[in-house]
Amino acid sequence: MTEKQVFGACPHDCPDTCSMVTTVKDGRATEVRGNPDHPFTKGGLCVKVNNYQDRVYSTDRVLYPLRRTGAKGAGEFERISWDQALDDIKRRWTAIIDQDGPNAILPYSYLGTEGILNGLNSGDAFFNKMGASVSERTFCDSGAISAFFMTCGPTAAIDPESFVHSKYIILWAINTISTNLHHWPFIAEAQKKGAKVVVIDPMATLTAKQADWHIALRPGTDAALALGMINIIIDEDLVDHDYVKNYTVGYDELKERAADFPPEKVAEITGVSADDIRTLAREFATTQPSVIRMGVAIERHAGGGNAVRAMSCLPALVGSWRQCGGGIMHMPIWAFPIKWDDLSRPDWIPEGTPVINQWRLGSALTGELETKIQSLFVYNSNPVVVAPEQEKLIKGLEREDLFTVVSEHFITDTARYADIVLPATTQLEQFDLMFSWGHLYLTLNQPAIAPLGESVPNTEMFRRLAHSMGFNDPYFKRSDEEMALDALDWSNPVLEGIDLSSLKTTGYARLKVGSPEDFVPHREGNFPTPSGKVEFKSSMAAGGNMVVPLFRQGYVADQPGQAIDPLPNYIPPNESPQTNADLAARYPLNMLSPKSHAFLNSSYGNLDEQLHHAGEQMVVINPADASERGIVDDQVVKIFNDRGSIEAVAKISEDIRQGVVVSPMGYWAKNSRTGFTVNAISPPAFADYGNAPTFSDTLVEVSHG
Ligand SMILES: Nc1nc2c(c(=O)[nH]1)N[C@H]1C(S)=C(S)[C@@H](COP(=O)(O)OP(=O)(O)OC[C@H]3O[C@@H](n4cnc5c(=O)[nH]c(N)nc54)[C@H](O)[C@@H]3O)O[C@H]1N2
Ligand SMILES: Nc1nc2c(c(=O)[nH]1)N[C@H]1C(S)=C(S)[C@@H](COP(=O)(O)OP(=O)(O)OC[C@H]3O[C@@H](n4cnc5c(=O)[nH]c(N)nc54)[C@H](O)[C@@H]3O)O[C@H]1N2
Ligand SMILES: [Mo]
Repeated sequence: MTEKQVFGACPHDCPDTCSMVTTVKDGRATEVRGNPDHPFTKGGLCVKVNNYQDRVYSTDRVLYPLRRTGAKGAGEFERISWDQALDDIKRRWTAIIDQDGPNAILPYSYLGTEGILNGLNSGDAFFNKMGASVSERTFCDSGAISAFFMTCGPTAAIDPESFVHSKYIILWAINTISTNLHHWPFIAEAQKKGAKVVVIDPMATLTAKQADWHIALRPGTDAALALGMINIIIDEDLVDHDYVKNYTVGYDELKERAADFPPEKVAEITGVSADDIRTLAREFATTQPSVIRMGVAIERHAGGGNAVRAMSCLPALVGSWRQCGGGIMHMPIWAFPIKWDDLSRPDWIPEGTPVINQWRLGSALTGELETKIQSLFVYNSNPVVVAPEQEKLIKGLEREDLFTVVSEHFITDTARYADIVLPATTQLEQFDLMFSWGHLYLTLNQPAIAPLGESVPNTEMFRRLAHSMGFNDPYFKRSDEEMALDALDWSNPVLEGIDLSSLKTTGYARLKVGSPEDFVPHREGNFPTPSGKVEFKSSMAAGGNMVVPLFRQGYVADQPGQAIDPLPNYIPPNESPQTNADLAARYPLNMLSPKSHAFLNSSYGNLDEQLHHAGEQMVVINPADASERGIVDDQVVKIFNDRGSIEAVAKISEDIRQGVVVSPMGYWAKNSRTGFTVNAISPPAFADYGNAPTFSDTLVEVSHG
């Protein structure tokens, strides 16, 4: 018997990017565990990935190319060869290109895997060469990134490991124990040493229950809370004037803006008492180093970007950046010298190519947009579950004349509608390099086992497609290792002493940015903004709303932008009882659809162990809201609005504030009671910045009828 251990990396779209060790016996992976030597993973994985080998060897895996035999959506397919699949695709695409032009073909991808080679940008170069419509990918954090860039610039800002030195930690719109689990030990250690941990979330989550103080504000009112804190800090002169003078711009204007947000008014807006707002502001200002960890969930409202802007002003105002463990944590991804444009080749996008946002897939497929879409190519994503307007999207996918190709591990709710399904390898069967948006380690994923069946990595799939379509550029002929060498700027000082061969021995390497004790990049300003300072008043606002190139691909520029407000403000939710009384008369409850503890977006929503852990789709409702509607615990209820309707099991609990209900995302439509899941209810509206989603900005009614 041969046995070996192989270093890998968790592939998922999660800040933790765990270093994994796979045990392989006689060519079969028998165990996947966390690498005990990794300073962030520390030997543990999570309920999603602990049994990753069960995903790999699931009898439901797609292992061969498939061609549809039944009606769209019926999930009936026959096995075909790769040559037949590539021939079908070439024939259909050539006909579409001849008749309607390449714009009629739309790629659709997100982060099923986060690998630099196989992830977000894996197919960009191929589709750009073809001249296909550009898919604008703003599922996640694009609003927050825009806001953070406008205020602090693209900076890693703070090492999550240095939270052990923080004295005051605000976890703002993040459920760390579910969505960023491996950060929790660092926070818990600080807490043990006396730091106060504050959670700002409408829901008493697993994380909020471990906090010293849980502030259950009304959803979508975070900007008002942050501006209220700024108001108090300035009013009570808790400002670090020296830091403000040397390292910020726009203090006087910020002061004037914050004057509009006195504590009593903010209490009205947020539902948090004026006394609590004062205490929060005072403690944050005076307990140094204080730090904010913001969650992606902060952006999912009409004014989410402005909330991030206001929050990002706070640390500079009180000088938190001076000390290790102080500041605001957004995404350390900006420390990784990734050559995004080399990955995507936006220089190949023909002038005038339409850009179609991911949120508009339903509209794009049902002919509501100018560009007529005749073919959809999905990889690394499951839009039927994760995109809004689920009903419309399914209608679009049912179109007989639409040619849909899906590359997948499983016949997902989206793959069911495919004409051709292509088999994709899992992380144990592919080579990749991983950045992280939650720590400062570069991780190498080496294949532990041979690909099962005829599955291929996305890189190989696009090589085959390029060859079949006659794209002869050498770009499409590179091996995975050659692609890895091209993908990063290896000469960047943060990669000093790190290369593929050293990574093969260690599995991971910390970027050369200093240790968690001395990574304090903004002790003396040095922000990568146009002024080099924290821009309370943003100079980039003059250029208008932006979608960062990572999601949009560099050269597809926005229309010359209308200048936007250079100061953070409170933009009320589109849908809330406070701001839309008419709508609230019919739909009085604000629905949040956060992440499930046991799923990774919709991934694992089909696997026994995770389904067992998650239980049936539920909705958490406050006892007062339940009794008003005659709803009892564990009853199946209907959640609905004008956009759609789903069913869920009611969980009556004080964990959620009155007026808000919580129904987690990730469940598969196929297994639901009605064929629809939470995104049948979500709105397609964009938030204020970066074309971000507004999932949490949703009014509904709940009934037992
Ligand atoms: N287990 C698990 N982990 C994951 C994922 C997963 O699906 N499952 N997905 C990964 C991905 S892609 C992402 S983007 C991250 C997301 O990580 P998080 O940002 O933590 O994601 P959510 O769970 O959606 O939301 C966190 C909390 O925000 C709260 N919230 C909602 N609206 C508001 C608001 O207006 N204000 C405030 N203050 N709080 C609000 C919700 O009640 C929820 O408890 O997680 C990653 N990690
Ligand atoms: N209501 C609501 N909707 C949301 C959110 C929310 O909080 N609430 N969150 C949003 C956010 S933050 C995000 S990031 C998105 C996530 O949206 P997606 O990135 O689409 O996430 P998944 O649903 O996990 O779908 C990924 C798919 O890729 C497949 N896959 C995995 N690895 C590979 C591979 O190597 N190759 C190929 N070809 N396929 C692979 C998986 O099997 C899976 O079906 O959802 C968004 N939608
Ligand atoms: Mo995300």
